[in-house]
Amino acid sequence: MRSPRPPGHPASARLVVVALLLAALTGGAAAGAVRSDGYGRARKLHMKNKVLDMFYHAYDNYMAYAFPHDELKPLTRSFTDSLSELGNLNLEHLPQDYNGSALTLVESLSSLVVLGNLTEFERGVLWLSENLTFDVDARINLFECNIRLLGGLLSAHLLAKDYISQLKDGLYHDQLLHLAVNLGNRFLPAFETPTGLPYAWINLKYGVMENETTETSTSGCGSLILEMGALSRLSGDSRYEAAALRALRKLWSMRSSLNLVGTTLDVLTGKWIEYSSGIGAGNTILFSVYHEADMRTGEATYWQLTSLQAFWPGLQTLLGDVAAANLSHREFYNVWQRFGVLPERYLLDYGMLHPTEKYYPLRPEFAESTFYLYQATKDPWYLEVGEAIVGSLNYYTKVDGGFASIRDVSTMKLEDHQHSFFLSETCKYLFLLYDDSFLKNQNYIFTTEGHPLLIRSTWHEKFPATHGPSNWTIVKVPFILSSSLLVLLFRNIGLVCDKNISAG
Ligand code: DMJ
Repeated sequence: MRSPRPPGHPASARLVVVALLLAALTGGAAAGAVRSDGYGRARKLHMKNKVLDMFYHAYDNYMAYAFPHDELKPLTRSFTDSLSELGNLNLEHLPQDYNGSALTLVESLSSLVVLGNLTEFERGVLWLSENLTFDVDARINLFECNIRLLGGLLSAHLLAKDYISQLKDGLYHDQLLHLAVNLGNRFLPAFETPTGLPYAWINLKYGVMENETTETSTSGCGSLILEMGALSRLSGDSRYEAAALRALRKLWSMRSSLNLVGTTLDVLTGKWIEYSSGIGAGNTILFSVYHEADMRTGEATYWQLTSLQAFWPGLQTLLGDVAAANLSHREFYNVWQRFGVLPERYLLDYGMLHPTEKYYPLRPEFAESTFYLYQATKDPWYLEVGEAIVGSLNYYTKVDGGFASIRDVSTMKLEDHQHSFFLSETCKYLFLLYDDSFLKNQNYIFTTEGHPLLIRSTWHEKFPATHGPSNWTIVKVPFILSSSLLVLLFRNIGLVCDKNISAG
């Protein structure tokens, strides 16, 4: 059943009344609770609790009805073993004998720490330590598996080490890192191509399949470095970082004279297949936010707004262009307000929704950008935008069995799928908007899947010269700096963004 309340608008009267009531109930403390930023402490607490409720409604239903399978089907309270379906638009080569990898649990671990629930975090870590195996006959998308599983495991490993004194004595001894190494080893055969550009698909048990497609996306080649770099730094085995860097550099060498890259390419020949360049799914570098252009000529190809593009204001914020970020954020917010959520694709050329891509699968990008802009500006307006997002999610997508994706934003008809990124990202960024204590005095990079990687000072050291073959162009800058700069250029669906935030 849907929440009876309509989605909120910024500074809605209802929330102000709730905040005032809460302030009245908390007495003297509340009197001083309206801070100079114009957004009361009680109101923030109220919103934080609302987001907590959302996360646990999604998580508890997953654990009750879907775990240890991959994702929850909230309408039927059942499950889907969807790892091999991620990015697999035609649903080809689906495994016959695959029973899931507890994907949503892996994706939830870092969020549990951000939310302050170390007990549940530890329970999940120990279950995965004993039960998770990647020795499964499943053809998976390298990009998706990297950001969700590898990134989820590495982030949880770093958090487990960091919070070790608050976990039960002696029970955590790097099990998640061992799992990550096991997974990373299964990725490596994908990079064995003449160009070093990895295959998009790999079978976890058997490696690259016979007659596997050689077509991949820019994001599939250019966005593996954060996770694979971290894996090398943590394990001491340089192969993962070397493979990802080689692919990234090859991709960079393929940019056009206009410094643009295309969308899809062939991993054997290193030639572009689709020349359109933009920030939407599968590709990368900005031409303008909504315009896509031919990477060779700069001529406009498509003019469209997509839900995935909504990461852009966050990236502009990280680059320091807060004024531009604010403007592009407002454009996405206008569309959010018009539809109640962001449609997957809106054709600006025709002023209409894309005929088939009318869905909203609980994506996080707009909440993510709202969080970054609030961190940068402390403007309470962004907290009010967060209220509208929370209001819409609860009103349109909350069902008894979790949170359901929207199949069609023009009818708000639902779809039986709760994507794992709703727990790793959407709820996390909304929570951090109202309570960022997790970030205090820490230095994290958030991966594109919202998994925080704690930056260790030792990672700033250079790898030895033997790190890559001598004919590669090695940029002599510290790992974090080089990866951040390169990765910033290759962010979008599947693309990693350097989200390095130190809470002020
Ligand atoms: C997530 O898997 C990641 O944010 C990825 O970068 C893009 N797609 C989804 C969320 O929309």
